Amino acid sequence: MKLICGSRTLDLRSPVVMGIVNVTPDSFSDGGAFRTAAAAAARVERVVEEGAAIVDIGGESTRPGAAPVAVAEEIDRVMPAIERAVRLPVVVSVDTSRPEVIRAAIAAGVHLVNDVRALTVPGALEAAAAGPVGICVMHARGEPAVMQDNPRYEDVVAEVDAFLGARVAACVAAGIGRERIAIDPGFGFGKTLAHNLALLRRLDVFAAQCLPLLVGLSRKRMIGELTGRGIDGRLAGSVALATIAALRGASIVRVHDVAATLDALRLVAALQESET
Ligand code: YH5
Repeated sequence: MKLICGSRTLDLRSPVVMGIVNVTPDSFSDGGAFRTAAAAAARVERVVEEGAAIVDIGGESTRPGAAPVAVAEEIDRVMPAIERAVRLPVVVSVDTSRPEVIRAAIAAGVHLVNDVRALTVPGALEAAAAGPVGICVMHARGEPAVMQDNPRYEDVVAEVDAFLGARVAACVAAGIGRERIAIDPGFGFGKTLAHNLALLRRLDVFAAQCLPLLVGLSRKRMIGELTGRGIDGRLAGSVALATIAALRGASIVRVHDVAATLDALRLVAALQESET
């Protein structure tokens, strides 16, 4: 499998890592625009050195309960890191939902638009379709501020699958070819632990859409719920979940800890190659 991302193409015959770069003042202890930009640039370089195929740059905090950020502020946060990253040999992804940010990022040469709102914000679909860029559409139930308030589904796997199928159809109708689209069930976005486990157990259902499957499990609350560990103690759990997801058909794993995850994915790739 391949994913066309503008001028770059991702070879997904074996699973790859998307390294997370959060450009939010709260992700760097000191705050301040200049120091935040410098820390983000250093983080971009580290993620690429560690072997990520994709670097995912985001300026909006979508953690449960997070407050929204002004669009100009989001652009100011992500653009310096994007401009730095596009010079490096890596696919550069912008993690955003807003048409203004999508347009600015595409103008700067970004290769992939990763949207936790699946291009549902008015104007976002058109903005993403205008570039030759790759797209990741993710399922979420409700806005971050309220998404963990008692989420309910009749059948979480079927509902997420139907939503993703509908968003892929909307992308195709807007002129985005299927070779440019990846899908993501959106772990933790309006889901309980039981919902997240159901999605992980049935990743094969999403893989059956014959599109690259992206998953983000790194350091998420479900690991805390199952291990009792805080954010800083979730490395082993994150690598384990990345391994499980890759074994169940994920092509792209979005992670904070690139080097450790790559080791695990190399083992998965060796196992999968020995089968074919
Ligand atoms: C994702 O799954 N997630 S931002 C809470 C955490 C740790 C991490 C409580 N963007 C995804 O990473 N894009 C985010 O600890 C994403 N898939 C895609 N495609 C949330 C996040 C996080 C939240």
